[in-house]
Amino acid sequence: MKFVDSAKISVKAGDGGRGCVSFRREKFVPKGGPDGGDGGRGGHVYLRANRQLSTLLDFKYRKSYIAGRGEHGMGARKSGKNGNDVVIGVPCGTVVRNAETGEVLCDMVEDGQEIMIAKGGRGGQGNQHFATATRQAPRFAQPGEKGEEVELEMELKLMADVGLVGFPNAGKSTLISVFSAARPKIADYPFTTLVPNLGIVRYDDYKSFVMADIPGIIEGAAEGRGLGIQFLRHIQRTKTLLVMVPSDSADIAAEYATLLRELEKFDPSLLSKPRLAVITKMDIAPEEFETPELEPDAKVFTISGVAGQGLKPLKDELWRQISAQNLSEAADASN
Ligand SMILES: Nc1nc2c(ncn2[C@@H]2O[C@H](COP(=O)(O)OP(=O)(O)OP(=O)(O)O)[C@@H](O)[C@H]2O)c(=O)[nH]1
Ligand SMILES: [Mg+2]
Repeated sequence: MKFVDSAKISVKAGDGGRGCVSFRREKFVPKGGPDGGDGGRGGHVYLRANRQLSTLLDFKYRKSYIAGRGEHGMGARKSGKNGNDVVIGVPCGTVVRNAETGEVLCDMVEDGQEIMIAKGGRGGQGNQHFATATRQAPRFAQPGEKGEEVELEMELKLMADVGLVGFPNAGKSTLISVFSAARPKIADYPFTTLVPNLGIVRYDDYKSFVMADIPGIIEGAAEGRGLGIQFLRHIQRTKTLLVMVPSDSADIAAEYATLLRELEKFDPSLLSKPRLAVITKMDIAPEEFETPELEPDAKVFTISGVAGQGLKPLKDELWRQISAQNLSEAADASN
């Protein structure tokens, strides 16, 4: 079971540019004074919390971040340009440590929170700064400073974006195993899953979300039948719910209604969350199977985790809902 996501990356700020050694050269001015410009500052590396991100998965693919070097100074008192900064987005809730010392460097909590994690080197001064009464032609300039470099260890307590709800054997664990790298136990007896599992679902480059697989609930769960419903608290803070009924259910609509009723008994606000109705195990559905209407005016998704059917449209819709909520939360936060 994996509730904590972690990643290790190295960051390096840009080195400062060198100061320039140069002397004015103009017609009729035979011995011009020093006019070497300053080197530019190296780019800084920043971390910025972003509520649109929910995992550290991207850092499994990219582990090294380097900001731009400052440009060297030039003649005619021209300074070099500063190096480009790098801004690394991290999910809200990421704790960042120095990997060598273990020291906590920052706790990225608020959306938009930004911290400079590696400082770019200062540019060196050009020789124009070093002329004195006794030394009118300095033939030296300052080198640029090195940019800071640090190995970071990041840790994020995962919060599920999507919660899977269904009777035992509905195929919840199977779905999370095809959507993510999570490998929960799957078996043809009820209550195979005894503790919640989280899986990270990659949607696209730089897009991923977290899915929670919880033990099955049954009618009367609110009164303590089966494993009870204490696990539903794990999905109280999710953005959306998948309510799953297998195609071989004796009465799909009744089973669906029972699930909603148990959710409501546990916490009525669960019913005001967006949800998707999903019929699973479509590979064993009879040919004449007709998809029942489970939600007024809403599409019912028909899938098979085993046969890999219908998964793409479901994933697309999940992402659509999650990102719509990320946006509306961001709007709320800025009001
Ligand atoms: N034919 C078929 N079988 C499936 C499909 N998905 C799951 N199953 C089977 O249904 C059984 C239950 O699957 P699980 O994924 O363990 O179901 P669950 O909802 O996690 O069950 P609990 O953990 O007990 O609540 C297993 O035997 C699976 O192989 C499917 O798409 N097609
Ligand atoms: Mg399971």
